[in-house]
Amino acid sequence: MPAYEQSGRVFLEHDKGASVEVLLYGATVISWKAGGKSSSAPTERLFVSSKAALDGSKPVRGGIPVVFPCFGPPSHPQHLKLPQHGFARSEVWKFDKVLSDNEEVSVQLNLEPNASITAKYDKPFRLAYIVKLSDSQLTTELHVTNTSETESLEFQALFHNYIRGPSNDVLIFPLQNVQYYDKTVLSEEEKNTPKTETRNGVDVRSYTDAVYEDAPQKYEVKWPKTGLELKVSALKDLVVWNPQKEAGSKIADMEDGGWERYVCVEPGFVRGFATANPGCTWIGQQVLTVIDVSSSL
Ligand code: TA6
Repeated sequence: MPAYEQSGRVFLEHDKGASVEVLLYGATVISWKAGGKSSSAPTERLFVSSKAALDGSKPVRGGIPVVFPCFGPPSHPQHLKLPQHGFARSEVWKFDKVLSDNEEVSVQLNLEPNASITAKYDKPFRLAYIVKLSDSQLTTELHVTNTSETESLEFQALFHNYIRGPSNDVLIFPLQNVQYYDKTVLSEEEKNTPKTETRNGVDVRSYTDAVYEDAPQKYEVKWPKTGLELKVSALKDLVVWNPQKEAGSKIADMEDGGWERYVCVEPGFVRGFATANPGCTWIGQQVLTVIDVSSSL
């Protein structure tokens, strides 16, 4: 099963028709086409705004941007010079290697400190990003290696998945009784006051920007006929974001009405900080699986 780099992009192709496209810029997955186990035609599973810049001039509005080492505006003293969501999504990664067998194909991209990073962030680290494609599944895995021999590394990390789907019909399970922080409210005090999710299936029919803390790490994002299952490890929190018209119409690179065509369901370690001890590697992983038409709602 082939995987190759061409003009700043890495392409993965599965024998059964699924495919993935990754930009070296930000290691951003910008396309994942797959069918379910029993529904054959591979269809696009990710949303990328038609106004997104794909030329490396700004982070991509869509796909799966990688958020590291801070989520949102920086809060850790070591991150204060960084932009919102850190630098991983706006650096050019290096294509490293391909692994392939009868069932799946995967690629690895690497990012190490360079002049533009060290100007804002001087911690020693190495990142590897592994993207693996099988018939109806996409796995992404971030490896954060602390290359310091003496100091531990504290960071946040998140996969900012823009899942293609009719946002007004989407429901996300199971978040009932999970504590969350609502980022749509104006007052800082209210932003920092936890709420408890009462809904069985969470919808995004109104402007939603919620950080669920210590969430169950296995989710279903469903809408009539299909959806995705997300299984994650070492990513204890889940962000659910859809700006609707209220906030979406103010985003310069969002296509008109784009908020009706996706929901962001983003597993991460974003409340508090993950730690990699000196010389150690932390691994965060997500596995996205197409929910078959036959087993859906
Ligand atoms: O993950 C949700 C979020 O942090 C929202 O608050 C929202 O602003 C979104 O990410 C997009 O951020 P961006 O920096 O890509 O415009």
